Amino acid sequence: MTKTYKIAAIAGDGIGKEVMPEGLRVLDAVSRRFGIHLAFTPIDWASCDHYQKTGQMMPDDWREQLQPMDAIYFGAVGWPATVPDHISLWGSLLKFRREFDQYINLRPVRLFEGVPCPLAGRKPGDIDYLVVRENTEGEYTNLGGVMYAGTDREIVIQESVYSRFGADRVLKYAFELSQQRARKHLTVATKSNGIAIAMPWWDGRADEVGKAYPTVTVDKQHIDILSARFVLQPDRFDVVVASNLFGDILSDLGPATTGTIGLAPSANLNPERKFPSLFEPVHGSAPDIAGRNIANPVAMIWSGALMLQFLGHTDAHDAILRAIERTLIEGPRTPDLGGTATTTDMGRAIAELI
Ligand code: GGG
Repeated sequence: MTKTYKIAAIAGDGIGKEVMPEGLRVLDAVSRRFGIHLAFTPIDWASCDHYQKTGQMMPDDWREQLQPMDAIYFGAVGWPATVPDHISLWGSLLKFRREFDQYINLRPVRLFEGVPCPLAGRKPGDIDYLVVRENTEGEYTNLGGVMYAGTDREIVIQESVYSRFGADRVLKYAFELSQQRARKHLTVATKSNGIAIAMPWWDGRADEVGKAYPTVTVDKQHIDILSARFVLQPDRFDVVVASNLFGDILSDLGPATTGTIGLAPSANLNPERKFPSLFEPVHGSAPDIAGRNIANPVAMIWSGALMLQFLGHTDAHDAILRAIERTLIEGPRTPDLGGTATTTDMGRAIAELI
C-alpha cells in the first residue's frame, strides 16, 4: 500500500502566508505526477496572530499535534512588531528545532542561470555550495540575565553553549556530506583568534571528527575573512559547517550573492527521524513587502523539494528543481528578480512545468 505522508503546513506570519499557497500548489502538482500521497494539516498557530489572540505562540499540546507528522512545512515567523521578535522566534521555530532535535540546518546556496548575479563576472557553477548550520546550541541560548537593570551599572550576560555531543554530530554530518560530493571539500567556520575558548575547541573537534574522513580536504577560516570570500571567491566553497549564529549569517549572505535571498531554501533535519524535520525558506516574514503578493515563492517551493527528497522521493525533488530552473530562465519573475510578476504568477508557472 502506498504510504500517506502527514505534513503540517504552518504558514506563520507576513509573506509566509503568501508563499505557502505556492509551495502547496507545486507539491500538489508533483505529488499527482509521481503518485505520492501527501496529507496536509493546515495550522494557523506558530504565528503572531495566534499570540495576539491567546498570549502564546502555540497551544500547550503543540508537541502532541506535531509529533505524528512526517514533516513540517513552514513559512516564516515574526510580524507584526507588537510581538517582539525574540518572543515569536523562541515561541515557535526555535522550540521546534530544539524539542524535535533538528540539529542540522542544511542551506543550499546556488547561482541559477537567468538570475543576474551581483558579483561581477560570476556564472552558474561558480556559486554552488551547502551551508551546514548547527541548529540547537551555540550562540542561540536563553541562558543569561541582566543585573542592575535600569541603572548606569546595568550588566547583561548572554552565554553561548557548545557541547561535544552537539559539535561532533554536526561535524560528522558535514564530513559525510562532503565525502559524497565531487569536490570533497569542507570549510569549517571559526573565530579561534577572538573567541579564544569555544572556537579553538570547535576547531579541535573538527580535527578529531575529521580523522574518519581522510578523503575530505578541510580548511578552517575565520568568520570575518570567510564572509569576505563568500563575496570575493565564492567558487572556493563546497560544504561549509558553522555554529548556529555564524551559520545563520552565512546562509543569508550566501544567497544574497546569488541575486536574492528569495531563492534560498532550508531543511531543519533530525537525521535519525525520531522527530519530524522542518522545511522552510531561509527568509523571514519580510514586513516591508508583506500583503502585496510580490514575494518570491522559490525558497518555499525549493524547501518543499528538500522535504520530498528527505522523505525518499528524489525524482520528485529533481522535477521541482528543473521547473524552478526553467522558470528562472524564461520567467515570470517577481520584483526581487527584476520582474513584475506576482507570487501567484510565479508559483503557477512552476507548478505548470511539473
Ligand atoms: N522562514 C524562516 C523564518 O521565519 N526566519 C525568521 C528568523 O529570524 N529566523 C532565524 C533563524 O533561522 O534562526
